[in-house]
Amino acid sequence: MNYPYRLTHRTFIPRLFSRHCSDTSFPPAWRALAERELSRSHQPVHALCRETEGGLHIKPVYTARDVPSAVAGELPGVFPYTRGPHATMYTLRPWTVRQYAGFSTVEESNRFYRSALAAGQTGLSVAFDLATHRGYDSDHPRVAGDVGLAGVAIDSVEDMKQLFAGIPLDTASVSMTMNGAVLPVLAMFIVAAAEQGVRPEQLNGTIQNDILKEYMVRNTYIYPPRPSLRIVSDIMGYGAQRLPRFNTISVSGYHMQEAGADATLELGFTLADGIEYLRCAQQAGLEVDQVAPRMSFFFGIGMPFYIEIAKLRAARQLWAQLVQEQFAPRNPRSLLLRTHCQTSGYSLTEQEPLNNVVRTTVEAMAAILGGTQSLHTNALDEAIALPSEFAARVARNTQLILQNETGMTWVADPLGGSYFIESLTAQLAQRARALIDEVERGGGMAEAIAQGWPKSRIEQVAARRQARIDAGEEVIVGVNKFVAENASSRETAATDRNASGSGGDVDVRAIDAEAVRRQQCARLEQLRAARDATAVRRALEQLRTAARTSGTNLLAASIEAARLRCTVGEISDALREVFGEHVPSGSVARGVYRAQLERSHTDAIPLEHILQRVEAFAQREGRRPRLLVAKVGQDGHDRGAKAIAAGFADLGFDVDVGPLFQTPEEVVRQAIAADVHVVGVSSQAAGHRTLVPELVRLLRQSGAHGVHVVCGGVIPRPDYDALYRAGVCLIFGPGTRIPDAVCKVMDVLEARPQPLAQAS
Ligand code: MLC
Ligand code: 5AD
Repeated sequence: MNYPYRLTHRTFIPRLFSRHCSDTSFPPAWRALAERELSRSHQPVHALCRETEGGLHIKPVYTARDVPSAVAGELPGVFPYTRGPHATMYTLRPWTVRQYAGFSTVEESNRFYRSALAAGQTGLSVAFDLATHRGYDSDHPRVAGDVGLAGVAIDSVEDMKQLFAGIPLDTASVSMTMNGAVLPVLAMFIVAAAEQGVRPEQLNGTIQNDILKEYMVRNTYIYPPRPSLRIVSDIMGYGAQRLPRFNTISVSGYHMQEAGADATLELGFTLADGIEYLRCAQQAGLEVDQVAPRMSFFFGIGMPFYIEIAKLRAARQLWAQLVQEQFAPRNPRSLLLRTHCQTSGYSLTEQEPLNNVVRTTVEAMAAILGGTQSLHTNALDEAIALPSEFAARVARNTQLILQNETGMTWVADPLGGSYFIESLTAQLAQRARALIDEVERGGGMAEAIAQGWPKSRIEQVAARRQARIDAGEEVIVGVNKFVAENASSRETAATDRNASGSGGDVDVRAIDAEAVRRQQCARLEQLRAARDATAVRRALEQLRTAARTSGTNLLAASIEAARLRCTVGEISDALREVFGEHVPSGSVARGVYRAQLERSHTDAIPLEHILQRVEAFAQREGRRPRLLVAKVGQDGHDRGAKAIAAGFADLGFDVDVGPLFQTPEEVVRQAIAADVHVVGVSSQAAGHRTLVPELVRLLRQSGAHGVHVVCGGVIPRPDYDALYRAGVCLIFGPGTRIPDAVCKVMDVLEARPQPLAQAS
């Protein structure tokens, strides 16, 4: 029984047999041995080849013949930089331990940053709340449910000064993840530093400032693409003059991966974005050597270990080649791809949260072996809430252990020359290059995003993957296989309140959102009373004029406004008046989810039964069950919402997808207009606590008693009871299989099938 080479489905048989493995792919001596080992299972050798979901071909063994000849002479720090941007890499200076964090008030976040630095962190990375991201002051009614929750609340320079109190900005390296409201936030950072006595020339850090991927996947945009790209190039222009040590853009693939992109899509679209920004800078009259050396990148690192290592190596190689070909810079620094990495939030589970430490460690190792410059490791409670003190400490220590105890810093590019890694690097580079060429042939990334195809390609991959996970084809330990015996069902109903998932085992960081909002509102009142109102009016008028014309740098104008104590909301509103707001078009990847389920031939999902059940409802009621998938507040994470919409639509529901950033009133209006049976609220950013009870109240007040409200997403267990008491009938945690969710919703509909029209 315990024969070590026993063939089991789990360990040996690849999911997909690659058609690209031929008999000549292997050295004859190895082949002969392999055939002998395979004889017990009557399988050919090429059955050991696999094709990943992303279309990469992986063989069971690699030799020198698989390595491109150019690789032999490559060195770290030398073109095309596959092996690293520096010759010495971590032997001289290890990567920056840069944990992304921010929550509640500036005082709380400041305290957290200082203790993190004291405990071994080497760089800061600020997470702002969603109100700030979208350019609203904390007292704006639209953001009542978002202040201080997913990040720290910032309204003015006074807040920014407090955020960095006691942190010297001439030496600390500060990254700020800001894209929509990038002008006021960067301006306030520069003014706060100046008031600390630090000149712009001394600042070292990074601003994300990557708006293109916002339209594609992250969704915290404010203005339409054209003026937003002007903002990007104005910031790069200001940086070229005044911020020689500051990275003025962090071109991000991370969010594409989180939204579902495979490695090729993430790599290709990110580098294509980078090319678009360089072109944009050129059109604004900047030289490539003025901007490219301070352009930085950001990738997500998920569980496919080897692929993620190869992705970073391929990224550096491709970037150097693309910039050389298209922009012919004189400064070799323009060719260097320097990157931050973050381990994957999507790969982590609410079930058995300690497993997440293992996942994050493996991902961190891939980032390090790939040669990242800076790294964030996720906290074990990622799928439950913002990191608690304890979870944040474990996450930080994960990096410190890898950096100090393992010897991983001893050698530059330790995997250079590995037959497999070099071959995989080449394969990824080739596939990403083909994608970039496709983008470029169509006129570049801005045009592709306007047409919507990169987003929809990512959504299709995400829907397919969701189906594979639901069918158990892709294993997630503790979720769809090897489930802990005492784990309850992922989804709980109002009638099943005692069900406690294993997510309930960890302490959750609780934020008193009302208190944060009160404090911010009081501070805003004080600020407005104390400042020179005439100067403020004049600065905002100058900003509007700068936006209407092209001669004045928008960051310079914003710095003046920030210095005079204009707020984030006021600066953003002045620009909104001139630029308008971006209105996205909704889309759902229909057909993909069901097609993948059907391909899986799984017994785990009674597909026909579910379809019949939904059909029977439609026959009885005269129409299909109708679901409105809603996002309330300023939370723009919509992978979950999109997956639910795609899955429910493919399993027979009529699905409406509401716009992002809705108020509860707006959702209620849409629910009534569309006469839906169910409103499903997807929440990833804690806004559910206030916004969902308000939504249920308004529904009832409008007489829509028959409309059921269900919730899903990152919802901490301690919040469940309050939501049920407010009238929510089902809550789905991360890891819920969509067919199970459909069945639960059908249970509710069949038990109380009063559509809205009859109820009111
Ligand atoms: C480093 N240096 C070396 C060296 N190693 N010099 C010689 N030999 C070596 N071996 C030098 C570098 O050239 C540089 O100097 C200095 O040391 C610092 O090193 P670095 O490698 O540039 O590191 P760092 O300063 O940390 O910058 C890394 C970065 C940067 C370039 C990737 O952009 C960055 O920190 N990005 C972080 C982005 C981030 O945190 N994003 C969070 C997103 S979260 P010099 O003089 O050359 O500069 C998110 C989630 C969400 O987005 O959705 O909300
Ligand atoms: N503090 C710490 N980590 C955060 N993340 C998001 N917001 C915060 C925050 N305020 C992390 C999570 C999330 C990713 C986008 O960044 O890992 O998935």
